[in-house]
Amino acid sequence: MIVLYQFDISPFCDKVRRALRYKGLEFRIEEIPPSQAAAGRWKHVSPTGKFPVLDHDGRRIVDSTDILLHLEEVAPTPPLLPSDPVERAQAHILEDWADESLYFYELTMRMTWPDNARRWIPELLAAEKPLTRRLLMPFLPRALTRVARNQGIGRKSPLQIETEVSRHLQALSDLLTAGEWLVGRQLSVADLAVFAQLDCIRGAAEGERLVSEKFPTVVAWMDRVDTATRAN
Ligand SMILES: N[C@@H](CCC(=O)N[C@@H](CS)C(=O)NCC(=O)O)C(=O)O
Repeated sequence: MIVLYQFDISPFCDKVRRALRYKGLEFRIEEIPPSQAAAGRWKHVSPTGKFPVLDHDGRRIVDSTDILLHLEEVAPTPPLLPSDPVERAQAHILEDWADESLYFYELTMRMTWPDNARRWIPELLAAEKPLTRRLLMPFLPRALTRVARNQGIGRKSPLQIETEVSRHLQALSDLLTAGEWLVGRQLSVADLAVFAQLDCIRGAAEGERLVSEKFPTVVAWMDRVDTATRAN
């Protein structure tokens, strides 16, 4: 039995859900209210306080990258890791870039830019009890702005952030001139990780405009990844 402990709107949780579906694995979702995670009430499941966490027949795996490696081990077909070592290295580096760099663009654009935050903060708090949700609503934008500022991207101007995201999209668009997937001839962890972050960047109005108006190759690739990995 596979249980995914998650925050629904987290890109890392989306990455894992898509890997599970791609491999045709049945799973159950346990939605965690973010306030409970922040208060340490789920430390027995996630010692770091971060989600996703996967429970597979009693074995706990924390971190989306480790979860995908675990799934590859227990369900190798269809593969998410290229067999060629050079391609596998490229997939690993792209996955890490998505998780550790692109994530902070999506966090800043979606959760701290006021018009987008007005739409997404309520979604982030959807699993909370009504009273907790009402209490947290005014504080969360400030808390998330602090996270983005501490990381660095949150200190840049919106124009600078959009310029950098545009540069990243151009790089992906150029990569995709070589084939249908980011690495090699099959969908891999790189596609899932980059897709999950870009999908959230598109959750910001400015991100959606940028991707859909200027990067048709990226849109077509995202449609391919979505088709291969979405819920039926
Ligand atoms: N490297 C981790 C990152 C997971 C992560 O940062 N998850 C966020 C949600 S998007 C989280 O749990 N944040 C709560 C916290 O930092 O306390 C992974 O790949 O799973």
